[in-house]
Amino acid sequence: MRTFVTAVVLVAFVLPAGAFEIFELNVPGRGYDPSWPPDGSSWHTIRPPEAYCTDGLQTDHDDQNGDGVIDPCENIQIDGVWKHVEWIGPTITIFRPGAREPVLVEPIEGSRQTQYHIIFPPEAFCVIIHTDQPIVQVCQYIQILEPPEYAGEWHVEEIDTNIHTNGGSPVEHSTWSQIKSWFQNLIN
Ligand SMILES: [Ca+2]
Repeated sequence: MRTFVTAVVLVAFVLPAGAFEIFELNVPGRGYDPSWPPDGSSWHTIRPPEAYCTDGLQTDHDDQNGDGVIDPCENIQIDGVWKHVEWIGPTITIFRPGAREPVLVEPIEGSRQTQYHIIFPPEAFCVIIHTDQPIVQVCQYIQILEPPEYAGEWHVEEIDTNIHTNGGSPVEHSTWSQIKSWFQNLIN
């Protein structure tokens, strides 16, 4: 028990709470694919708003269960900074016909449903939209039913891969490996 408490305290010390971030995998034509991309791949920042449209390179990743898929609680290093993956899912870019600015939405839960929340533009972050059908493919036309300011026909432009992270951590990979081994020793 003492070892466990020590480990938890240590993790709390070396992993300070970071800011919530959203990154979209910047690989044109890939679509939604939750498998780990190779290191060197580019991630596009969606949040925080002040960093929107800046790109970072994946410099390392930690596929803890070894299945080749990005899972919550795994870790990604972007531009040399380790970040904890909180969520992974599709980023859906939709356009109102004739509009110049896109709106980016994410499913609230599951893969086939009719409620999504907006992640861009920042002033509409977390606004929930209701659609007449699940969004399943690029070039699909959907109707947004609510809220009224978004009601009407929209075109699905892109469906990409995004992750939510808890922000940067200064922890080095060697330290991270030690923490993992300590927890594995506790479990074994
Ligand atoms: Ca994995």
